[in-house]
Amino acid sequence: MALLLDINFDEHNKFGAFERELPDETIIHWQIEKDNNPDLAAVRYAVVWKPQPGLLASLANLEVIFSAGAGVDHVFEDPLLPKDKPVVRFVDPDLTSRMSEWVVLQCLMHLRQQRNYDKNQFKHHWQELDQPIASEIRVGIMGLGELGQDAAKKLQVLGFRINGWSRSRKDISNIDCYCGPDEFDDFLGISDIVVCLLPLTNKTKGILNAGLIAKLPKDGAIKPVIINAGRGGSQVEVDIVKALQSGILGGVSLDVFENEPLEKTSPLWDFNNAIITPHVAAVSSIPALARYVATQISRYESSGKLDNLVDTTRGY
Ligand code: NDP
Ligand code: OXD
Repeated sequence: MALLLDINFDEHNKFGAFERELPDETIIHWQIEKDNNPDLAAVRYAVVWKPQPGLLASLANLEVIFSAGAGVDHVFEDPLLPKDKPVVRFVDPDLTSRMSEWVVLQCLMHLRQQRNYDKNQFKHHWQELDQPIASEIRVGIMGLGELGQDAAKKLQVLGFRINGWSRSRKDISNIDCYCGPDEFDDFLGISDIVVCLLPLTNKTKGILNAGLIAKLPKDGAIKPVIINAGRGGSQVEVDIVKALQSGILGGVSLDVFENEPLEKTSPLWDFNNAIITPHVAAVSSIPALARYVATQISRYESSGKLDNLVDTTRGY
C-alpha cells in the first residue's frame, strides 16, 4: 500500500512525520518525486492541499482522499476529481486551538484599540482611548462548527457575549443560536463583531458584502468589526474597502482573501484598522496531520469507517 502526499506547505521539513506514523507504507512525496514518475498503482490514500488537477483521477486504486486542512473547497476545485471517493477533512485539537488563538487575538485587538495605541506609540503620543469591556460586546460567529464553537467558548471566558449562526439549528448553552437565511438579519443586527468561520460553498460565496455590513448594529459599544478566517471567496473586498473608507466599519481582521497572496496593490494593506495576516490563522501542523491520517487509516482498515467525512452535496 502507498500513500501519496500532494501538499505545498513543506517548508518546515516535517515530512518524516508520515514515515514515522505509517512505517509499513510507502510514502510518495508528490511535490518532490513527481519528475521521477513514481509508481502510483499502489496508492490507496492521498493527502492533498490544492491538489494538482487530474492527479487524484489518475490514481487507479485510490480509496480515500484526505484534505490536509479543515476546508475542502481546494479539493472540489479539481475539475477531474473522482466523485465516488470519500473525502475526509482535517479536524484536530491542534488546528482548532490555533484558530481560537487567532480569533481571540483579533477580537481583543479591536476591543482594546491596539492599532491606535501602536500608531500613538510611533508618534510618542500618550493618550487614553475610550475603553468598553468585553461584556459590552456582542460577537456573532458565522459558522458554529468545530472551529466556531471552540472560538465561542474561549471568547466567553473573557466575557464576550456570543451569538452564532449556522445552516442547521443548534442548541448550545450560553450562545444565542440563529440558523438559515431567515434568521440571518436578526443575527447580524446584534453582532458588533462578526467572526466568519464558514466553509466556502455556493451559499457562502460573497456573503461578507455591503448588504451584510449595512445590517450590522449602529448602537454598539464599538463600531462594527468583521473578522474573517473562513475563506476569502466569502468576502467582497471592494465593499469592505468602501466601508472602511466611509467609517461604517470600525475595523477588520482578514486572514483569507479573494486572491491569495493578496495583491500588493490592494488598498486593504494600508488601513490602520485593517489587520492582515497571510492565511496563517490555523496552519495544519504536519506531525498532527500525520497522526490524524494514520489513526483514520487504521480505523478504516479495521472497520471500514472514517470520521469527518465531507458531505459532497453540501460542499463541506
Ligand atoms: P465545520 O464544517 O465544522 O463547520 C462549518 C460551519 O459552517 C457549520 O456550523 C455549518 O453549519 C456552517 N455553515 C456552512 N454553510 C452554511 C450556510 N450556508 N449558512 C450558515 N451556516 C453554514 O468546519 P470548521 O469549523 O472545521 O472549519 C470552517 C472553515 O474554516 C473551513 O471550511 C475553512 O474554510 C476555514 N479554515 C481556515 C483556516 C485558516 O487558517 N484561515 C484554517 C482552518 C479552517 P451546520 O453546523 O449547520 O452544518
Ligand atoms: C484549512 C486552512 O482549511 O488552513 O485548514 O485554510
